[in-house]
Parts: sequence; structure tokens; C-alpha cells
Amino acid sequence: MSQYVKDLMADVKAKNPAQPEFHQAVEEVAESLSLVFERHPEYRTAKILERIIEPERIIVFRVPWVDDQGEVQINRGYRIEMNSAIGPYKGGLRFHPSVTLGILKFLAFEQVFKNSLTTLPMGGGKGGSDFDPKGKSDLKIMRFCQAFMSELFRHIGPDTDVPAGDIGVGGREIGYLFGQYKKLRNEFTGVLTGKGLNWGGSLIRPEATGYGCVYFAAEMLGTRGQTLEGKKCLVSGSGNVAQYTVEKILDLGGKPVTLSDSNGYIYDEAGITKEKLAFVMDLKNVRRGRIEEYVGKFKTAVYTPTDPKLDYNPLWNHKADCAFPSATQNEITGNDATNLLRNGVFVVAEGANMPTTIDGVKRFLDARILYGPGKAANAGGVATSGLEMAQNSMRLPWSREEVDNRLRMIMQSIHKTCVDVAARFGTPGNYVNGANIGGFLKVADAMMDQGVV
Ligand code: NDP
Ligand code: 2IT
Repeated sequence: MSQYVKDLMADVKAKNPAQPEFHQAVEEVAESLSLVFERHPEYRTAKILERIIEPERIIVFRVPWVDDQGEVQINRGYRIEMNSAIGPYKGGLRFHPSVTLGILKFLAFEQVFKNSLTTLPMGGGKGGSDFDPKGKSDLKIMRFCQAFMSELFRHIGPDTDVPAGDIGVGGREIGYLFGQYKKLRNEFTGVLTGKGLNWGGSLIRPEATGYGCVYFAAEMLGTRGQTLEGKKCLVSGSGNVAQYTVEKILDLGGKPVTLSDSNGYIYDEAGITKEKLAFVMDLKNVRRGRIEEYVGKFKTAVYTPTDPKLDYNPLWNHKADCAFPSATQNEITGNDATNLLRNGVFVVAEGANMPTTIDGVKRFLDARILYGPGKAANAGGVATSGLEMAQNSMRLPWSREEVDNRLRMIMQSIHKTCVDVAARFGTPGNYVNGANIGGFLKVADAMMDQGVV
């Protein structure tokens, strides 16, 4: 680690104590940017990275609501408005009990670089709450979403800050949030993305993160003259990103064999087919059940419950070619990375945000596999949110083919940026440097143009 990164990280840790995920995200980017600062000291002089690290604004608020028993409940709501150099703040909302300020700051920080890579004019933001939607009735979810938006509405807007979904926030929640925003503002605008198709949503937005991640994997494979055809794929999670990752892997001839939730994972030796995926979609999106039910229905699969005592995740310990982590941060540790490499995995495309620890990333880079970091590989979701914003502004919807073609072109462009920039800065094949530097340059130049604000 260079002296510059050491000093920067000491400052970041002193100023932002107890935010380990935020420190991790900053450290990874700072390491890559050392290569830029050697050639462009002007960015260092202007303290561009130091400014990106400091959110432009953080909003923290009380979310009081009344549950079905008439008991008052209190959650904490957040919106991190991280950087608006290249467009309005843009990024998802996460509802999960693990949500803290540090988690949302890491996500908002990553979002700045990711959104820049998409080629669309979007700044970076993220928000959410420590609210746990699991097992709650639609009515409770609606009450919570209304309470959350009763404060958030005064801070967001179609040209200011445009939230979307993330863990625990899907089409249902976006609907309730949008309804409350519209009631309070008396305005029908594109203030949220991931909206329903009948009221301003875009075709392909639900599919976009998973589809985009698989398109990115296909691009990476293309650099070695290969395709997904016949490739055995490990997928974690079973939510929005995981489901459409499986769907696109199947479209491109691959063989997905795993899915998971926080209780455990299933391994289906025969492969997860379109029919089995339809069962999972109904299980997760309609009945809101646990992935364990899969093995009751399909006898070719085995279920392994999560064992917190293990120092590795057995999901990542199967013979395979590709891995698509699509659940949450730090789900691939150093041990998991070693297991993946030993089992023959040579493509890792991150659907989740920062699913690999710093130690794990180092092992992937040392092994020179095709490792696509989340900032690049999962950018298809927010890119398609950008396409939803464009359609809302025009008040004209595009067809499925139009949006899917644009998504594919954007993923190809992000891939090309990563490859070109990594080579230009002396680390060919290193998609981490390619994504971090490629995302940084556009934001940095915009900040240089706009002065110290
Ligand atoms: P969902 O809420 O739809 O699904 C999340 C899945 O991950 C569930 O299967 C969930 O299991 C599992 N999961 C969540 N937290 C944990 C945890 N702490 N430990 C183990 N499993 C966990 O979310 P998404 O699919 O939308 O998001 C998945 C990942 O993709 C996240 O990292 C998100 O930030 C990222 N992402 C999402 C985008 C989007 O457009 N939605 C865009 C880009 C990235 P359980 O039900 O048991 O909690
Ligand atoms: O992490 C992400 O990129 C998202 N959750 C999607 C954000 C968005 O605004 O669509």
C-alpha cells in the first residue's frame, strides 16, 4: 500500500469510526487511483478523492409507524446524497435490519463510480432503513413505506434525487412509496425508478441487473474466445438479481446449479431449469417463502442450512466455471475465493455490491481470472433506471427490445471501458482498476470543471 493510501485511510478511519464496509470500499478505490495520481497530480492537488469520500449531504430521520397490534414502532431512515457532479443523486433504497450509516455510505460511494460507468448522467446516492420486511403483511409494509416517504419526500425529486429498489425493496415497496410521494407533492413525476409498467415503469428494469451481469460475464468470456454455453454456474441469493441472473444464464446456454437465502442454499446437480425458476419466482415473490422448499419439490437438489460456525460458505465449494454472487456484501471471503479457484471457477461476475472481501479480491486478481467487480458487472440495474428516467422525461415508453438492446450496448461499453482503462494504466485484464479508474475520471473531470463546491 502506498504512503498516500495509508495516510488517506488513517484519516478516513479516524473521521468515520465503526464503518468497516465504508473503509473497505474506499481502500479498494484508493489503491486503484494511486495509478492515476502518479500521472495526474492535479486531481490530488484538487483533493478530488477526498471530496468524493465526504458525502455532499446525509439525511437521517425518524420513521414512526403503528403495527397491526396498535403498538408504536420506530425505525431509522437514511438518504446519503453522495455526489451530484454528473447528474442527480441516483441509487437504491435498502430495507434490512443490518442497515447502518456505514453500510449505506459504502453503497453510495460505490454508486458514484458505477453510475459514471453507465455512460448516463447520474450522480450517486443510496438510502434505506433498518426496517425488516421479512414475514410482514402487505398492510404493514404499506404503512412503513408511507411513514418512510412522509419524511423522504421533501428531499427528493426527479431532478434532485431519484431512489429505486435494493435489498428488501422491490416493485411492491416502490408502489407504496410512489403513491405516498404523489399524494404529498401532488405531482406525477419520475421521482422513483422500478415503477410498475402501468404507471411510468420501464420494461426490462426488473430483469436488468441480472441480465446485465450475465451480459458482462459473456463479454469477459469473449476476451478468451469463450461463451457461457455449457458453463456450470454458482449463483447466490434468490431475490431480484439472482432470479434474472439464472434466467439469462439459461438463455445463453449455461447451467445454473445453486441458489440461496440467509437460511441456507440449494445445490441442484441436474441444473435449475426455466420451470424450476418459475417455482422459485412464485416462492420468493408471491408466497415469500424460504429456498429450502425447493428440495421438497425437486428431488435432484440438496439443501444445506447456513452454519455460522464454518469459516467458509459451502455454496462456493462446488466444481464450476462461473460464480455470480447475488446476495449481499462480503459473502465471498478469502477462504471462499480459494475454494472457488480450486474448483475451477475462472469467471466471477458480481451481481451484489461488494460481495468479495479485500482478501478475496486479491486472490482473484493474483490468479488472473476474469473477475468483474460489482461496480461494473451489476451496473445494468441502475443503467436501466437511467433509461426509465429518459422515458419518463419524454413521456414515451420504449419496447422490450429497445430497452434490452440499450442495456446490452451499455454493458458492452462498460466492459470496453474497463479493459481499455486497465491497459492504459499498466494493469491489463484487471477489471478492478479498470472500473475504479474508468468511473473516477468522468466524475473527477466534472468536479474540476465545476470548481470547489
Ligand atoms: P432482494 O431483496 O431481492 O434479494 C436479496 C437476496 O439476498 C435474498 O435471497 C436474501 O435472502 C439474500 N440476502 C440478503 N441479505 C443477506 C445476508 N445478510 N446474508 C445472506 N443472504 C442475504 O435484493 P436484490 O436481489 O435486489 O439485491 C441483491 C444484491 O444485489 C445486493 O447486494 C444489492 O445491493 C445488489 N444490487 C441490486 C440491484 C437491483 O437492481 N436490485 C442493482 C445492483 C446491485 P433473505 O431473503 O433470507 O434475506
Ligand atoms: O445498487 C444498485 O445499483 C441498485 N440497487 C440500483 C439503483 C438504481 O437506482 O436503480
